[in-house]
Amino acid sequence: MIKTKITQLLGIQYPIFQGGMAWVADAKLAAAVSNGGGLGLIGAASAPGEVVRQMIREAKSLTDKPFGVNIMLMSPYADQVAAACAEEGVRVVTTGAGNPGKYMEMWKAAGIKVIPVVPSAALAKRMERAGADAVVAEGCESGGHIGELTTMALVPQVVDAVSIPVIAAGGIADGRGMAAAFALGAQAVQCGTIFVCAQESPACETYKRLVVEAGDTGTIVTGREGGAPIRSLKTKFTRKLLKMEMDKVSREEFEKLAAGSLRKAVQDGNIEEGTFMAGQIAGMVGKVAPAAQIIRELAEGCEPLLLHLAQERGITVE
Ligand code: TUI
Repeated sequence: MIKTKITQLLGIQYPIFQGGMAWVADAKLAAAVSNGGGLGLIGAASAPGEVVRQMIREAKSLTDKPFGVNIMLMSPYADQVAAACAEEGVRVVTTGAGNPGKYMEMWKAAGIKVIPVVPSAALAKRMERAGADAVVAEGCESGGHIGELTTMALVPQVVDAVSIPVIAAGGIADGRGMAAAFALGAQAVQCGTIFVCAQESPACETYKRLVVEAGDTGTIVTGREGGAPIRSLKTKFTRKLLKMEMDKVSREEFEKLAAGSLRKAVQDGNIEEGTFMAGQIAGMVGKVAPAAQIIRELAEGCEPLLLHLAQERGITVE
């Protein structure tokens, strides 16, 4: 049993969050993770407020454990979703792809624990001043929209910059990564890619198979030119996107191909036109398993390392 400031703050059994992945993190996956003792998150992505409200109600019907909503701040519906979270009594909100400062007062008044995802120490500090309860420091090993710093460099610098608890994300999919995050000063971890391959994840079989089959160098980053870098699995399609960027093809033409490509991956398994977002740790995700088992295996791999790292690694400390 690993107890941290985060398990205490949120009333969860394991210090493990499931990332709020667009199109993947639905009510069923979030509830399965929460029922497994972690923190499940509904990914609001670009869905309208009413759709997210229904997802929140569905998750409530599937679990009595705490769960949260991740709000993607680049969404045109971010205002609606932010209000729906306050109205529906969601216990935890995480945010991505922007600065949630303008919603903070409303959420705090509703008793919501607010945990922004940050790619830098500077934004972490700003979020702490604005009243955040914790921050997720997400390194660029992650899938989806990423910042510049690696988890290894980002997490300790964020830990030093703020006094609120830090959750480490990016490149974590087993007990070793989780123990490393604690060594860097984190109080919990957030995992995305491994939960794409949860049995309860709505990602289609093709998506799960591509993640399971991916190797350590199986991802690439597209969209750097447009200022919204996205990490996804290397496919003919994502290589084409990258080439278009290199060739300085117009923003409109790039967007025409990229728009809607995540839905095509998650729902249709469309390899020709889909963006299969995944992190660099995809190479280590080797099977589809129930969410509760994923959580248990993470914790069971981490515990002996936290207790006896030197001994487990044959290291002598004198
Ligand atoms: O948000 C994510 N990951 C995502 S969002 C997403 S959907 C999307 N699709 C197309 C374009 C953009 C997004 C897929 N994956 N992770 C959290 C995260 N937040 N990563 C990086 C950031 C971030 C970046 C800049 C957070 C704040 C920020 O600061 C902006 C500011 O205003 O200071």
